[in-house]
Amino acid sequence: MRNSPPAIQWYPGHIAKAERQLKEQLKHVDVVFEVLDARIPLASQHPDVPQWIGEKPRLLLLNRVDMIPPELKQAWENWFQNQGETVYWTSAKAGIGVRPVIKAAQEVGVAVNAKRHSRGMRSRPVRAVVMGFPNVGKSALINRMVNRKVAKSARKAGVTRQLQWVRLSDEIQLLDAPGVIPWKLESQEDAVKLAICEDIGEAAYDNEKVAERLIDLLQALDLAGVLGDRYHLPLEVEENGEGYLHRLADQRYQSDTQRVAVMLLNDFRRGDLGPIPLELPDRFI
Ligand SMILES: Nc1nc2c(ncn2[C@@H]2O[C@H](COP(=O)(O)OP(=O)(O)OP(=O)(O)O)[C@@H](O)[C@H]2O)c(=O)[nH]1
Ligand SMILES: [Mg+2]
Repeated sequence: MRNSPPAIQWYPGHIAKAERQLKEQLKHVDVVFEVLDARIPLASQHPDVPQWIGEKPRLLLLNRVDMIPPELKQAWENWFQNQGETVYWTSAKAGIGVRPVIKAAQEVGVAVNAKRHSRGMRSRPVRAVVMGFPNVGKSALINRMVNRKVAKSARKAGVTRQLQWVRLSDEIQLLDAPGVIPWKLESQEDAVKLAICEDIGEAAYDNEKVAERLIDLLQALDLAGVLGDRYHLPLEVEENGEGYLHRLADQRYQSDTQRVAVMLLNDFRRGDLGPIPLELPDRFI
């Protein structure tokens, strides 16, 4: 394996701290909104969340729904339903899907307060945490829910550094948490997808290798046509990501493969290649 690229790992110090603080705060939380990246709902799910939250109700929010083809939604819904999960589709960018999430939090609040009343206690706002991998859109969703820019949000993994409580109404409080990720990424296939989607920091990977894998993934998903459409350079039969990236670099940037890799990744991340899923429910690439 001498020629294989170094493994992708990313676990900056602020995440270790955030994870400790998050576990502490979870004691005070009534409902968990776990945000996944709709392009990679499986690779962006933290394996330890069920253990951290125990019996607390959890809603799965598949954010960035604007970045996948609409016809895929039903298939994912069925897939998650088979796992006993209900999903909420959201787009913090387009402002889609936040109402039902707020309504679900209110319902949890009613149950919490009914229990409190039965014990002679006064009502209090329901407390919801918005958690998930970095850069999946947690802070942007909070801004949508409260209709104001209360949380810093930007196209980079690791923007939120501190836990922050935000008041949505007299009935609901939201906790914005820094993105958390397992300290070790066991699956390198998943790590590559996280890198492509920018859900881990760019210090962790080589743009060229990741762009090559994006091309390979598009090919495996029968979506390589988007390359020909955008760059007027179709992927050839039996050509792999490395070969295509070099050819595109020759055509575009005097063979500068780094530069063309960054261009391709940015085009994907901005949605300029169209709505593209990197995972399908019936086919895990
Ligand atoms: N296209 C699209 N972009 C989104 C969506 N939600 C968030 N974004 C963008 O994704 C980027 C990351 O959003 P953040 O809200 O900072 O993500 P976060 O999960 O809080 O990230 P960390 O704080 O780093 O963990 C921003 O550029 C958002 O505008 C969405 O639904 N669709
Ligand atoms: Mg954030």
